[in-house]
Amino acid sequence: MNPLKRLGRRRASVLALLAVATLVTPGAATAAPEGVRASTLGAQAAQSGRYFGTAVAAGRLGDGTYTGILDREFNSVTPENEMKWDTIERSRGSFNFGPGDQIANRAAARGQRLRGHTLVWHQQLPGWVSSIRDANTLRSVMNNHITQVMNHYKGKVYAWDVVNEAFADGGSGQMRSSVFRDVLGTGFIEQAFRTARSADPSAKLCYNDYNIENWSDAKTQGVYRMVRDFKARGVPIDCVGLQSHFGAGGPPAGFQTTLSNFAALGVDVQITELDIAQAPTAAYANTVRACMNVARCTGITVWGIRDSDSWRSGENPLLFDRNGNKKPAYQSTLTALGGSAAAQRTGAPSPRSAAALPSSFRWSSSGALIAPKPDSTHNIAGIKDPSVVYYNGKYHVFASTARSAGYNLVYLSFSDWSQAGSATHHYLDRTAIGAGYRAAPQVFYNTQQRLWYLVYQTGNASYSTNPDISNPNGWSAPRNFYSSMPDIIRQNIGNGYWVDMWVICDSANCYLFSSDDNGHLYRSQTTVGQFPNGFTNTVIAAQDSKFAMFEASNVYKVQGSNQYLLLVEAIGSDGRRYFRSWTASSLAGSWSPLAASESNPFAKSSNVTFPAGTWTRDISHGEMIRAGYDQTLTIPACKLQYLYQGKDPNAGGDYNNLPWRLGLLTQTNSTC
Ligand code: G2I
Repeated sequence: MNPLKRLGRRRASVLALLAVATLVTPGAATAAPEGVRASTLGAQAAQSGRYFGTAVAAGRLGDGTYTGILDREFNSVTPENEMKWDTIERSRGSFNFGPGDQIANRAAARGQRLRGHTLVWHQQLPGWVSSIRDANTLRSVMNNHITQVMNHYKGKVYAWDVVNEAFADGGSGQMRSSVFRDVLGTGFIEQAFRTARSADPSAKLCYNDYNIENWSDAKTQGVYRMVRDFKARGVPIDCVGLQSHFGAGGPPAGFQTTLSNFAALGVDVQITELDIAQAPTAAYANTVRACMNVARCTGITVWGIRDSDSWRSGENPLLFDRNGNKKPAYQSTLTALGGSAAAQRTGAPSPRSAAALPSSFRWSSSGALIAPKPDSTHNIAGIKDPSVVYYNGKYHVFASTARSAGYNLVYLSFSDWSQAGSATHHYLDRTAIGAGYRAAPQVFYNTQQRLWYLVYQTGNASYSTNPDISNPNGWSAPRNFYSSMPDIIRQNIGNGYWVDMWVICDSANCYLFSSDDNGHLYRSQTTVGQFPNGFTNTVIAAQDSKFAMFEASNVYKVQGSNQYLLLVEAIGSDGRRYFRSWTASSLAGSWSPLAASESNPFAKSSNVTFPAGTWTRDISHGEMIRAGYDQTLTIPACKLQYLYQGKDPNAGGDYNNLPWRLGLLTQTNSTC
């Protein structure tokens, strides 16, 4: 459910954030759980919340072998030269964003992150800048360049190399001579970072350099002192990029120490331009392992795809050979990221059972079947986020009630959809579930415990139990699944909200999924025996850009197959809600796209007909009609039905007051 502007949730979020300040297990949350294996670098890195990226050259985007590897293996890109000063502002005040845009737009369309490289660097700097001798002129030229470029890429670039390679090689530990240092003084770096922060407050700001990987080197110490000073004085800096252009020996022995010492200053660290002469397997594995061992090492970028793409092509330093084949170092890198031996041997995409579901969908929608039924104490504007089971001859629907004052829950039951509109609404704030912020329910029966569970959000992930689903007064008071927001969520949530908790179990484990309205789907796990306690190992199960992976995720087992289905609600280019879908052969992923794009959506107004009239253009938060009602959340493979929320396309104003109603989709292209 979308949380925008809801007072109840805001208050709860603030409380949750305060509680998080006392989190006790930093680092533990970023490790990949045992048994979770992916077969590509990006997917495997994502399982520990990291990215695996590559430098990209716009001039190679017409090469199908190149783009094939790019899109299969990498979930982050850095333009190799296209965002440098001599490309973007070759003459003063005239900006050329064409090549950079080509890379940025391509990455955005594929959900790949983008690192911006680089704003202030003494190389690839046009002569009109390096010949400036007047400090005021250079300061305004530098500030203007940073501001124009960051403004242009606002919302597209995740992290910027604000200043690149400003420190000198050798034993001085000082900044190198450059037009910036020589004309503006050493304070130019601080100036650049301050300007960058005000240009795009949501981008991460990095200092990037080479030969700062060995902790005892004077250059490393010089950069470290600068970052420590910035943090002490509140100069904005979020990350340090260690380029990691290594010789055949790989990283220096103290590399991990360097990463963790920088991280301990309160910045992220990233390996930003990795390449290693001759690409020895152990050297790559050691580099990756050092990052995996440091919680705030958030990602790795290799500086090119194939050896022939490299600036050091004579040294064959990359993970793919000239023909685009995986080299041995690819395998050791995947293993060090936590990937599987089996996947490495075959190099095959993740295993997928014979498709039990089609790869595109068509639906027919009912009209609005369920509308709010306000009473004297419940001035409800919308009914939302339904969860539904068919049990004992009845549909049992739980949903959020929405109004300006906040959210709570409602229950209704009926024997057939024609009766849905006349069913009695039982407001659950009158039960032990209580008043206050409760939203986005999910219901299932736990067969071991012989109890119904209602999972919902309260700022934490909460649940109530009930021996009898048909008795609205039988629900217990809320309890929380977590002591506080897991660290990995806190680190990635940005300005989003922690929402839409979802539990599903296989025969061994139960998984708790949740979203952050910021592009991340999280997954925690516990054993079936421990459930509802013991949820741990929270990881990013899937990620994309914010609106492409927004919220309202459902995960199901497909009946009679070895397939799981993931649905995630996205916001389309028309601003309307729709669903994307993926499948996997296990609940721990990895997830392969099924109908996952705006042009081939799982469910969107574009693949839904409305025989009773087009009452909505949003296909938003809802639930599949399941084949059963237990914790395995099994759905049929045929003739799918989906209960969803929609609203009058012309309605606007306060998000909490929107007139959401519930309607039912029925699949029209089922082949079985
Ligand atoms: O030098 C390796 C990297 C060191 N850290 C900063 C990175 O930005 C830098 O990347 C390299 C690119 O990989 C090269 O592709 O930066 C070089 C420039 O310093 C790039 O080389 C340039 C050539 O010098 C130009 O002649 C050429 O026109 O690449 C340009 C585009 O192919």
